[in-house]
Amino acid sequence: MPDESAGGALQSKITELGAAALAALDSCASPGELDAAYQQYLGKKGELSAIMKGFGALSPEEKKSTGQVMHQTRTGIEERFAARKQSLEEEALAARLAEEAYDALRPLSAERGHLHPISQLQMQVEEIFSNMGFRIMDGPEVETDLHNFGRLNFSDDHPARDMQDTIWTVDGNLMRTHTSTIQVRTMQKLKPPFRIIAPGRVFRYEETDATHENTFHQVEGMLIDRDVSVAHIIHIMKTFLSEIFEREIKVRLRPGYFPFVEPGFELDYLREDGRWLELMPCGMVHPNVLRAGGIDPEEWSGFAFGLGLDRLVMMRYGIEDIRHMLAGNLRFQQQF
Ligand code: FA5
Repeated sequence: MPDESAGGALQSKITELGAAALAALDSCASPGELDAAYQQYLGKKGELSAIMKGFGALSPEEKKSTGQVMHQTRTGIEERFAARKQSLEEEALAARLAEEAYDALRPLSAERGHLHPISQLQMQVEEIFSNMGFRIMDGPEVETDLHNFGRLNFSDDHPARDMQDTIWTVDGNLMRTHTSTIQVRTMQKLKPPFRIIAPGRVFRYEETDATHENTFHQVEGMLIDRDVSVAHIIHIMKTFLSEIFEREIKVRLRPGYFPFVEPGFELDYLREDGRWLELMPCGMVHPNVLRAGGIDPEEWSGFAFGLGLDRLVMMRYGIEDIRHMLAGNLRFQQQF
């Protein structure tokens, strides 16, 4: 039986409000919406406070029973609010974790990195020469004038210094212009006979174009033994190039000038299309260079060469511009 008294009417309103509040809380989709719904029903200016304005006019008995209904309703709404709040916060956290999740066991990308074509060729050059008994040497990129020029028979005012435009450091050293510095360093370390190669980066103060970089790679070679002749250069180079180009290679020598070799040559090789192409300078090690390295030129002789690695990569793959080498363009590098 509905209680038609003032207290009964107020209690019905409170109960209705309670049901509406619970439905509203249940339909909230975020902690923010939930807080708003809470304020709408239980806030200071909310619907429950508005209804309770009629409370003061009730009789003491009605106040007691209505007060109980109000208390139960309020507690019910508060409990539902707390429960909904917790579950909405958990859902939000789970969603964020799922978004940020890093799956350490997921399959790795099928795309693998690989070595730069210059590194690939350098490793192959090292292997070919190692098989012929050459030892691989290394040296610094910042050098002294003495290692880069002086001990290689460049006198201080010799015009040959201008053949290799130099990047100087503020303290009077330089960025090595060629790997021939390793000839000097090797003679300081090893007693003849020896045969070495030395791959490395070299630097020149040069305008760049399709065939010139300011930073490029060379492989130095030096062989010191008794009775070494030009025939040895030709034999070693033919063997080397035939392995690189995977066919029998013909070479020829033309005169070339470098202060540290005598005689000096430019070595050309015969391309498949029948044209000769200049490949590398080489020559018999100059007696002054041997002497500066503490080696007696009456007893020992040898040859040296300086292979431009970038240009060899270009010949091998038909690359038309050396500036691709250091551009760091993945579309270029992924072709090799
Ligand atoms: C030299 O550097 C001598 N040290 C080579 C040498 C060694 C001669 C031992 C005799 C005995 P050259 O400056 O020509 O020589 O350079 C050698 C090779 O490096 C060239 O044939 C070319 O392949 C490469 N090279 C030279 N300058 C550049 C450049 N700016 N960019 C790319 N490659 C270059």
